Amino acid sequence: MGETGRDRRMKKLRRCLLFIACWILPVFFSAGCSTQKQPADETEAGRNLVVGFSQLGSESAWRLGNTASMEQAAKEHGISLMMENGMQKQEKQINAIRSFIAYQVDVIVFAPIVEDGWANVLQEARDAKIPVIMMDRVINTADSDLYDAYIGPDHYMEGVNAAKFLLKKAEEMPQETIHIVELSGTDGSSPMLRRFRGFHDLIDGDERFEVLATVSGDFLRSKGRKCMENLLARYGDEIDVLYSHNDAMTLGAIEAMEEQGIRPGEDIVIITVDGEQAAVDLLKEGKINCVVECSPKLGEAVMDLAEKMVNGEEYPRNTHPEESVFTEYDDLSNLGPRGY
Ligand code: GZL
Repeated sequence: MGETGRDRRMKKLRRCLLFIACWILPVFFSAGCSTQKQPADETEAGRNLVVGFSQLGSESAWRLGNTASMEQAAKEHGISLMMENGMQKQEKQINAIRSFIAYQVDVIVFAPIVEDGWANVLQEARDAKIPVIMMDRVINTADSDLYDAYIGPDHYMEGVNAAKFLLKKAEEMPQETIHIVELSGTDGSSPMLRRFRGFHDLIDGDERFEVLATVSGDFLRSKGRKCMENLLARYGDEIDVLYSHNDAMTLGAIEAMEEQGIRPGEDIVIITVDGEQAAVDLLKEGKINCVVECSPKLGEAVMDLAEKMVNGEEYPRNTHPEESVFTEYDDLSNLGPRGY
C-alpha cells in the first residue's frame, strides 16, 4: 500500500485537476452530498487529510448521532470530510465511493446499508490504493482484503444481551408459554441479521417461549408503528413480549399500543436496541423494560484510525466500542445524557 514521492506528486496533480473539474461540474456530486470542507491548500505541516464518507441514510436518531459524531471528530482532527448521504439506497453509496476514488481521497469510510453487493466497488478502491474503513455495519465477503479495518458494534452480542434479559424477566412472568413478536431492522443488513441470530440462538430452544412473528420495520418509527398495529390486530392480547431491533421502531410500536389502551412495559414487556435518549427516558418511566446499548459515537475512533493508516502506523483490524445494557432492575439515576 506504500506510496513513492513520485506517486504523491502525481496524486497531487491529479487531485488539483480533479478539484477544478469537480468545482466546475458541481453536478459531479449528487443531491444529498454535503462536502463539509474543501480540502485546504498546501500547509507547512502538509495538506489536510481528505476522508470520503458514504453514510447510509438518516433513518433514525442513532444514524443522526452517528453522522454528528463523524462530523465533530473530523473537525477536531482538522480532517476534510466529504460526506455523501446514501438516503437508504445502496446504489447511491456505491456511486459516492466511486466519486471518492475519482477524487483520490486519502481514506474511504462507508456504513454499508446491506451486507451484499460491495465487491466490485471495493476492488476499485483497492486498485486505486485507497484504504477503506468499514464503519457501523459489515459486509458479507470471503475476501477480507476488500476493506482494511472495521469499527462498529457487535450486533450479534446485542441480540444475545436482549435474550439474556428476557430469560431473567421470564422468571417473574406468570405465563406458561411466553409469546414474543419481533420487529426486525432493514432486510439484509448486518444489525438485522445478527440481532436476530443472537436473540434466537438463546430463545428458540427454550420451550417456555414461542415467537409468534418477526416482521421488518426497516429501522423506521413509522413502519414500527404500522407493524405493531398489524400484529395487535392479528394476535391481540396473546402478545407478551416485543423484541425490537431499534428504538425508532419501538417508539412507533409504543404509540400503537397506547392508542389501544395497552400499557407498554406492563401488559407487553419491551426489549429494544440502540439506547437513544427517548428510549432510556421511557425505560425510567417503566414503559420499556430493557434497552441494549449500541453506540453511534464512532467518529473519534474512525478519524484516529484514518490518520494512522495514512501515517503508516499500526492499527487494529477490528474495533468494537464498549456497550452496556440498561434494564428495569438497574439504578439509572446516574445515567447521563445520551447525546442521540
Ligand atoms: C446499528 C445501526 C442501526 C441502528 C438503527 O449499528 O446500523 O441502524 O440500530 C440504525 O437505529 O438505523
